[in-house]
Amino acid sequence: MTRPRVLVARAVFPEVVARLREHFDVEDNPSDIIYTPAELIARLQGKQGALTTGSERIGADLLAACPELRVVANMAVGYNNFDIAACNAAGVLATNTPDVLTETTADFGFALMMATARRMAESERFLRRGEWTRWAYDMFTGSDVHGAALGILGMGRIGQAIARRGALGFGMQVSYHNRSRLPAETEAELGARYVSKAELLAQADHLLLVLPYSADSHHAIGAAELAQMKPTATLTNIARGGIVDDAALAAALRAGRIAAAGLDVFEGEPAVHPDLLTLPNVVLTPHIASASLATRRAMAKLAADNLIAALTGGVAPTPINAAALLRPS
Ligand code: 8YV
Repeated sequence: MTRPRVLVARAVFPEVVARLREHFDVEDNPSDIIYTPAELIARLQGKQGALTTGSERIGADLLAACPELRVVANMAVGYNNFDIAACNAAGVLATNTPDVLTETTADFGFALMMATARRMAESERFLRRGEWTRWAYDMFTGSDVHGAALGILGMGRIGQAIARRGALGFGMQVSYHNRSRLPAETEAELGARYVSKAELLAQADHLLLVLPYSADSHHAIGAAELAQMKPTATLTNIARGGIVDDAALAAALRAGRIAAAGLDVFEGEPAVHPDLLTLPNVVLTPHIASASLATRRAMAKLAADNLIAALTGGVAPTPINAAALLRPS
């Protein structure tokens, strides 16, 4: 029997590629070129599987042009780069990497929120510029995190892990808004109160965005929502670019409509809205919330586990659309 052929679309840990080679004929990408859509289609010819990241878009055109493709394994929990309806229609299994990154990503979200509230990046730039010549009573005064009102928009696994940190570690009053409300016992365990989106915006001292990106969540935070927040509030986005209207956010930050923002994700990243780069009251990081070494290894391993199981007759551990594929058409 011929071995399945897979494409590893971006550079990943060599041991993960080596493990895939035990099962498959593997084309990898050690020089980490980001393939254009046409190159990706060309490289996927004759391949049954692909290990992808957020930079590869798997849509109807690609699936139509790659009829042998059976499994796409995303090395990410978010999968807005996949058209799941098109995968279902093509009978292609899509998988992601939930759970393994939850705590690491929550750590980073909390850290980014704290850095934003306490003006760490701004004050560090000041120090590096050699401008620190004396202490002053109001130098880089920010807002407290402990005891403050933490608002979480999107209450999946990562949102819940952030709620725990806020409620249990920092004595915060945690409110959340989500498409569906959590069971009462989960709310009690997290110490989190369900509120409307309008209430969340109005109450939060620190608002964290942890919801998936979709047409529904596009610009969930725009000028109108920013106008409902407290002028002293901070906004932290570790979810996806496009959930926040970056131009509206830059305008709100410039006008002092909100105090500060922490952003790990951007509309059109790796490009960053030029106005954000010029503002002092924003902490900018390059989409690294899941980037602890151990977690990135675990994500790559889980993506490989999914490919290996799905292409060798096993059951993929973390499928996105397995149920849809089993449904009779
Ligand atoms: C990834 C992420 O690093 O898991 C996600 O959804 O955003 C990050 O952990 C990124 O998507 C690359 O695949």
